[in-house]
Amino acid sequence: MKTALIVVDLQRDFCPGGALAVKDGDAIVPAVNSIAGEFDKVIATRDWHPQDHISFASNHPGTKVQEILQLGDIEQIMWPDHCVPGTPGSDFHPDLDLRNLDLIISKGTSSGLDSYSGFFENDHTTPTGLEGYLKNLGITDLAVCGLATDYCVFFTVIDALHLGFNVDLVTDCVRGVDFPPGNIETRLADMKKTGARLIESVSLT
Ligand code: VGL
Ligand code: ZN
Repeated sequence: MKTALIVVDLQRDFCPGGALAVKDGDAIVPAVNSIAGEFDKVIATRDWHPQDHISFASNHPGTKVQEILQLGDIEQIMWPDHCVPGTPGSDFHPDLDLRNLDLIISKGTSSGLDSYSGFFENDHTTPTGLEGYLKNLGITDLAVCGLATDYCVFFTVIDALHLGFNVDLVTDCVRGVDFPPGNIETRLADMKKTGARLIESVSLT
């Protein structure tokens, strides 16, 4: 059995002080570093948006952050400007040990399309290449951690399950936005129902 750890969007903008801060987002970093050595491969995804990105409220005059716009087939939540390459907020958390990383997947790089999942953009068809990387290496079992539980972690886990991977969600190594309120609990339950195993990092080391 070959395994991989997927570290989702552990970037400054999703940590306290960042543009789209997740409560206690930085608290997971030590545990993520401590489990990384237990896997055959470690992949980090990063949100990587151009300044004119469709998900930024600033690009839709008259809209507010967390407003929902119907854009074609996609319900797009308006977010603050975040994870723009070249800005400090796009960096990985400074304490994340980059020596553990085998691959970095940038996502949400097209102006007109958001990407929550590490596998597919939000049209649910455009691949990021992550599936090919993992399957090419014969990896069958994934553990997923990172930010945010109810958005990018959630969609990454659901896509991974649909693609046939066995998926563990490392519950003490995730934190969420919780928008709308209660969303973290709802989406944890959805992940479990879809087939993810909810585990704690201590069980890995
Ligand atoms: C994310 C909202 C917008 C995430 C990314 O990483 O969960 N959430 N962009
Ligand atoms: Zn984003």
